[in-house]
Amino acid sequence: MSLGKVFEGSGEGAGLRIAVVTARFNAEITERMRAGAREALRAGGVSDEDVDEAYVPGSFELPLAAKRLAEAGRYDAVICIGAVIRGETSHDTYVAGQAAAGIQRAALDTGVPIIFGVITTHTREQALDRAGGRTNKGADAAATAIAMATLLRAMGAD
Ligand code: INI
Repeated sequence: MSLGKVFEGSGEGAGLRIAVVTARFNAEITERMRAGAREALRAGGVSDEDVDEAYVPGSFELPLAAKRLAEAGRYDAVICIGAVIRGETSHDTYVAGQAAAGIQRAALDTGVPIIFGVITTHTREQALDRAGGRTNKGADAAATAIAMATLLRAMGAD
């Protein structure tokens, strides 16, 4: 009996080219997440010169900018960073939902991993907790980018 293949990603980011798109809305939070992502990419072996960055006004704008970067064909993964915090209306629900759906669609349309590094919280405190307090979801998104980019490489999909 022959064994089938097992495709896996790794944490070895050397040689990967990554783009990071950060939403300026709730910048106090997203800047910490962006810094966490940069640090995690460096720790994963991705060199600073292989990382490009872009900024968008809010999380709603993340999918289009990420798609444009993915279409450029220069990046092994694109990381989207945003923070959606509940307000007095349901506006946040639309922003977060469209960011999630748009990011997934952009990834499926382009074949490039586009990572959903967008936190959705009820309060600023919860957001700070996830932006370098208890954990850093930007760093988690960077690890996911490396894992997906190396997985697709292993599959021979690029
Ligand atoms: N954008 C965010 O990134 N986070 C939010 O919490 C947020 N809220 O709640 O309003 C937000 N809104 C702006 C939105 O992303 C767009 O920039 C805006 O609607 C213009 O398209």
